[in-house]
Amino acid sequence: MTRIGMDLNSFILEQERLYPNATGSLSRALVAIESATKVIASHVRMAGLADILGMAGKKNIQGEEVKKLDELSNNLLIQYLSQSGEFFALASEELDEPIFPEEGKDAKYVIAFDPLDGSSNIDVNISIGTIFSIHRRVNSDVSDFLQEGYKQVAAGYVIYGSSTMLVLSTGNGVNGFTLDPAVGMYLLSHPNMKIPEKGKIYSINESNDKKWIDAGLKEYIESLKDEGYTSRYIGSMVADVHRTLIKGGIFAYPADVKNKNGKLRLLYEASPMAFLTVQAGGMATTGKEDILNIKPTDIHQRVPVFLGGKYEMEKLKSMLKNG
Ligand code: P6P
Repeated sequence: MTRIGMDLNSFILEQERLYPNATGSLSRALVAIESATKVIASHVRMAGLADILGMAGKKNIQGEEVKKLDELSNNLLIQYLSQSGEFFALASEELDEPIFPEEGKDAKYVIAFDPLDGSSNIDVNISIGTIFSIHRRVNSDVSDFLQEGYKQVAAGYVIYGSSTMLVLSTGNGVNGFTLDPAVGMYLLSHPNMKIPEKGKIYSINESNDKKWIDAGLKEYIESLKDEGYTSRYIGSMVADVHRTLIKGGIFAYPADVKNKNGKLRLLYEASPMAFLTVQAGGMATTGKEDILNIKPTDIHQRVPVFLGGKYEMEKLKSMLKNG
């Protein structure tokens, strides 16, 4: 029976018992993510002291400076996920191409992840996070990553904030687990998370408003202000989405004249966050189509993102003039 304080491993095993044909593979896959993120959390906490801040001097596929914690997080996830033997392939924001671990030759799943999203905030001690998306292995090649988001087997994120929280869905709702550093266990703290139908926060980088290309978007934001909404924007997707799931409202990274498809990545940012939002009773769209219905064409493709509670999302759909 699910209860507050239950540890993540017990929760995963309890969920597994709901599926008589379960082999335990997904459970072991989730435990590997749990272990990797606990180690990442300890490094994130030490970052200020361990002099691992600052640039690692390399650029990733996005052409962005890579900070040392990015590399460390990426390497830790590759190590734990490969060693688990539960993943046929791994795709990461930090890797140009997916990798196919030796140990995963018979594995049932593939996983895409952003090892440390929001890393530009590392040096100013703002919350950052790990985002992951698990799909079934189908064709045993890169196309296994190019499945629609609604087919995800599991999706989640870990937010390294004032506390470390793992938020997870395997398709039966959303549950949040807070890391108790004293015992090194994630404990159920937010059972059955539901996004409020209506919030009072909008979260968007308004400095881009002159570049937005969605007709009606500026009017939409102004109408929220007229309704008394406040603005909160951290510039770290995991933190902004986490707050939106808990407090309600809307988070958006729209397309603009510079980024015709927005900035956020479909596979390991938009799709898992859309899965969680929908599982929590909200909605997620590009402004033109539901994010979970998009058939990806490239593992690093970008999409515009609008996600949030029913009220804000229905209002958005009624005000955006691009259908
Ligand atoms: P901007 C962080 O770099 C990130 O990828 C997301 O975590 C965040 O939502 C977005 O970019 C912030 O972008 O252009 O507003 O700084």
